[in-house]
This record gives sequence, C-alpha cells and structure tokens, in this order.
Amino acid sequence: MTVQYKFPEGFWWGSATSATQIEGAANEAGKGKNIWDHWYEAEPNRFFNNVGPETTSNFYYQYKEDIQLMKEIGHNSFRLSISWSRLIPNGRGEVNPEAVTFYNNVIDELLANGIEPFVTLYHFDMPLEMQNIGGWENREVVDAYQAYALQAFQLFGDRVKKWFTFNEPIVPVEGGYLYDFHYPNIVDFKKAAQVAYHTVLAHAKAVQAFRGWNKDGDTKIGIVLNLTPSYPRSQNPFDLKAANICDLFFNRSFLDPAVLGEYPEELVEILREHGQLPNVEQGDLELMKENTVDILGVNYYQPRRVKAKEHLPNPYSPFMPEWFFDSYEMPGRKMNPYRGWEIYEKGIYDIMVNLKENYGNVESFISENGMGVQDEERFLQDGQIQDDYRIEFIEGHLQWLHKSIEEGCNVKGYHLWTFMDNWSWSNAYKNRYGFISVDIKTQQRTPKKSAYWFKNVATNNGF
Ligand code: BGP
Repeated sequence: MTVQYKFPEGFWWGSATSATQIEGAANEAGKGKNIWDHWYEAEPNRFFNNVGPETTSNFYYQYKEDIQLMKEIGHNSFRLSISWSRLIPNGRGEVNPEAVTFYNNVIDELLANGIEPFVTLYHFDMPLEMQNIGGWENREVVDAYQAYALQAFQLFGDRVKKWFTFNEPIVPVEGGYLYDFHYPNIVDFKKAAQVAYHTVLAHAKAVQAFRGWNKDGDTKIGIVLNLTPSYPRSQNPFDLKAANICDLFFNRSFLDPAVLGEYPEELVEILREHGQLPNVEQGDLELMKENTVDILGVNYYQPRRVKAKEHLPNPYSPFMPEWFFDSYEMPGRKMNPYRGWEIYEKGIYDIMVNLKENYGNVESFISENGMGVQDEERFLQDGQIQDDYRIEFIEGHLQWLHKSIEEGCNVKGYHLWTFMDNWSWSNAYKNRYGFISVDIKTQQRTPKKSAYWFKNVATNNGF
C-alpha cells in the first residue's frame, strides 16, 4: 500500500477520555463527590434525558477489556485523567488506597500492552469539598491542587511520562462563571476573571511542584487547551479588532501564560480599563514566568467566526467578552449535520502554524479532535456502526496536520475524542464520539468502522 501521508517516526496514535466520563463507580470504592455528582443530585433536569455520571462506560470495572480493545485497534498511546475526588476524596488530606490501586493497575496494564499513558490531572471535576469553600475563587484550593498534583507525580510518575495539569481550563470558567452551563452556575465576569487567574496559578504551581520532584529528563509536563481560532468576517479593521479581542479572551488568556510565562499586555489593558482585573499577589507573576510548559495538548473541534459589534453594548449591562464582538455564521460553511458544529479542517493547521511562529514551536500534539453524532444507532449495519463521516472527518484533519508537520511544526501525535462512547457533562449520551460503541445497558463494546480504519493509519503511520 502506498502511504501518501506519512507521519514522523514515533508519532503517537490513540484516543482521549476523562475520568468522570468513562469510569463510573462514582459513588463507590472510596471516591468522594465532585461537582458533577452533586449537581446531578441537585438538578437532574439540567442533564440530557436526566442521565447522570454514576455508571457511564464502566471503565472502572472493565478497563482490562478496554485496554485490549485499544491494543486491537492499534493505539500506542491513550489519554486519561485522574479523578481528584477519587484519589483524595475531600480534595486535601487522606489518599484513597483503592484509587491508588486502580490507577496503578490501569497504568501498568497500559504499559504491559505497549500503550503510553498521557495523564491529565484535572478534567472539569472539582471535588465537592473544594467547591464548598469557593472552588477556584479561593486560593486555598490552588494550594490543595498543587498538593494533589505532587501526590500524583509521586505515586505514578515513575511510569507516567506525559503529564497535563488541566484540560480546557477556560471551559469551567465559561460554563461555571459566565454562561451558566457548569456548576456553580454563576454569571459574573469579575469572578470569572479571578477563577481563570487562579487556574493559571494552580497550573504554574503544579509545574513548580513537578520541577521540584522530577529528576527524569524524559518526563514532561504541559497543559491541554482548546485553541479555537478566531476568524474575522473580513479584513476590515473593525472585524480584525473583534477577532483579535476574541482571541485574547478565549485563547491567549491561558496560552500565553502557560507557554510564554506572561499575560498579553493588550488583555491586561482591557481588563484594567473596565475595572475587571483579578487580585494578584506578590510573587505570582514571577512564579508563572518561571514555570512554563514542556509540551502542549491542543483540543480542536471547530473555529470561531466573529465580526465587529453592530450595536454598542449598553454601558450599564454587566461586563462580558461579548461587548467586543459578535458571532458570525459564515455563509457556505461546512457543518456537522449530526452535532451542529462547523467543520473546518484547516483550523488545525492554522493553530500549529501560530504555535510555530509565536510560541517557540512548543512540542505539541492533538489531544482531542472528533465528531459528535446524535442517534448514531441509525448508522448500524450488520452489527457495526458505519461511521464513514467520522473517517472523512479524521482524514481531513490529518491531511492538514501532516502539511503543518511538513512545514516544520512540532506536532508529535493525534488523539481522537474519544475512545468509546461515554457520558458528557450536561449532554450525557446525546452525542456519540467513540471509536467503540457502547451499549449503556449491557456495557457491550463494539468497534465502529472508524476503529479499524484508524488501526490501519496507526499501523502504517499514515494513510
Ligand atoms: C471537550 C471536552 C470533552 C468532551 C468534548 C465533547 O470540550 O474536553 O470532555 O466532552 O468536548 O463535547 P460534547 O459531548 O458536549 O459534544
């Protein structure tokens, strides 16, 4: 077979997951409650079909079978997260021995099957006890997180070589403090800014703890960011300015401090001018400057399209990023008809070129990219989901990723979201993304067509 798109030697092929979305056993085995368990108990109707995270895809009990499937479909790497409230049920203090055994078993099983674990420490799942003292609004939680991170490095860092402090840290800020789609459902920009700032600080403190602990030069640390390129409607200076501000709020607010060690001055100026700067303590900014990442995970699903505001915002309305831009639906854009998101494959290339040109070509990999599909059973034929649309989606993105590598971008891997169909935040089982379909009632796993297609890609290191 001729391989037209050949990837560099040692490229990581695999898929991504997160603890709350796959483990299940949410109220078992010594795990403490996190905000998802709590929010579901309090407001089940906020979740699609009133389904919560108690069972999900049962990875806690079926991880061995799942790791065999990963091997079967050619994975050489797998991204998972540790549940903070499973490892340390109250967020700080006692470690749960059953969790230590579980994560040790999973890591050992992965390695025994030739699969490299990529481990995220925080994927949206704040321990409830920590949220009850204010969550990321409270600096005590920043210190508790640093202690948790160090604990994880000490317990599992002899085998885990790729660590990520946070997954998409801007999402809990948007969801929990701006747009009301995550607990604690607060809508307040000033708090959002403080929470975002404390998350960046927590990230830098985890990196600091890592540097103090890590003696092995092979072990690396980074962060996973959803870098959503902001494309202006036109080259008109007002549209360009709108896109730039959107980029500052939603990408550079985390990307710059994580990779360059400092906030963009333009963003600081906007917040200062509107009285929205967070409280910063002495020494914080130096700490961020000294603790930048080794590696970067990039989640990419869809672009953002923006235009200049048509009407000036009411100056008495509460401050929001949307004071500076409007969203814009580009005519003729390609859509995922089964999830309602735009598909723009070139976005993945634009992100990588930006990282090369403006962020020191930091070592990166695609930590999530994927296509959600509602009611995917309709594509079932002879016992298998015929997800040709997903194959086309992945192939289109890989072509652009390949081009970025040819042009010198430092990309080392590709992880699909996700390994198997799983529970998602308030969408529950609405959108399916997996290589493997899961019957939630029987917990029966069946690889989709894309799983075997991807196996070929991984085996040939290209397609
Ligand atoms: C990303 C998250 C994942 C996953 C994915 C799909 O932002 O990191 O955890 O949920 O989005 O989202 P959804 O299931 O809402 O379509």
